[in-house]
Amino acid sequence: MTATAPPRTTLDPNALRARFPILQRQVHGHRLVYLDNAATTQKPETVLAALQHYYANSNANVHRGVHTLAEEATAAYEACRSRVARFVNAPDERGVIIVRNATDALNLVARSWGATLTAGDEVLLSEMEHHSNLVPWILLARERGVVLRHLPITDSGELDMAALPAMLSRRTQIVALTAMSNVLGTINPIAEIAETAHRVGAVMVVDGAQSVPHMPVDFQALGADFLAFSAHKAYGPTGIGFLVAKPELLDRMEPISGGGEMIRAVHLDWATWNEIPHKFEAGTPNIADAAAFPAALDLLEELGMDAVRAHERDLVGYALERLRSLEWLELHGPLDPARRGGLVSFVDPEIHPHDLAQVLDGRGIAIRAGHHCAQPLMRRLDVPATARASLAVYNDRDDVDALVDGLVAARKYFGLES
Ligand code: 7TS
Repeated sequence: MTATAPPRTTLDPNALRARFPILQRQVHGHRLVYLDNAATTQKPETVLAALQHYYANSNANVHRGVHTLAEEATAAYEACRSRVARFVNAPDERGVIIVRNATDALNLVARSWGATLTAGDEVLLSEMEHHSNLVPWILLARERGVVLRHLPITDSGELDMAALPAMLSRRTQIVALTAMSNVLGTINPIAEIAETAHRVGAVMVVDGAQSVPHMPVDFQALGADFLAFSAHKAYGPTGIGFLVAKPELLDRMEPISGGGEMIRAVHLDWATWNEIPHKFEAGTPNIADAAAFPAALDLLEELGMDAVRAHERDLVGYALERLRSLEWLELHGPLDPARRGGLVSFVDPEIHPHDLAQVLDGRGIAIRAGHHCAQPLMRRLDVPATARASLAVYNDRDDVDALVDGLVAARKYFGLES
């Protein structure tokens, strides 16, 4: 008999919960039901231990010293870069720039690659973008007279692909889109769009803030030129994120921040730049969080991104089914779990999302209410705000049931029939 690899165990949210210290706490006397993972995920014990270990053992500045601690700190920092490159299948680890978060990564592209654009050039975005993928381009438009265009969305909350060809032309220099909406959950056909974008000579910028932590993301298979994401939404620490890029594009770009580490030679009135990636990493970087993030990637790789996606797809399917049974609730985004990530936005027409979130908090349930940094999308949906429950690997059907019970209880609390 030939040996075959054992089937990957399906993910066990209960066992996972035990590995996250914060999930052991109570909120208002209730078990914490954490459903705000699109804002930030919780951190496993191993990430906390890695942070402690770094400061307790190897703390030093990177790239500068020849002593043992400096070498260890540099090795830990650079190991994070290699791990990220491997995790998203980057073509070259020199194409991984360590930044503060997805926002910082998108601003870097807009300011540096954006500086190659001239008045009348076009940037194509969409109506479902997070402010992080809108405002950097608004700044660019103001500075350089660049024209912003926006791919509309359909009533089911998906990109209107039929409108795409007419929105692209030889003037389009950049197409920048989210791979997964943080409000609608929609998974966008990035590979298909990247191919079309490349045909007109544009570069493809992918906002992977919501996709990288929740589904397999392959930079090269996507056809991305730039990919932005944050560690804190992927079980890692806050304050560190990544811009993954094709090295040949980074080589052509000017730095946007000057200081130590990013230079080769400095004179009083001129300077030359270091090689990539260092050209874009001025000053002492976030070494400790870089040292800790690989522990989060260890967890995701142990589970397998296919299993992570399968778990969240199954759970969002269950959530959609249960939420649809509450006939007063308005749901936003595609109803097919295969076309969306693990988050659901909803509105109770008679209870403001903030009031809903407050009642749920009283039951230990954390959801988010507001415009989710997507004000243009709120206008398109014609709502001032939504309530949003977003899932992660440690959530299970009990969490969804608690949410549904809480939504029913909120109706009673506000004296409404349910
Ligand atoms: N892009 C998308 C699609 C996002 O959802 C977010 C954060 C960002 C970019 C920015 O990430 P950051 O780490 O730089 O802040 N989204 C949310 C959210 O939905 N609720 O809180 C933050």
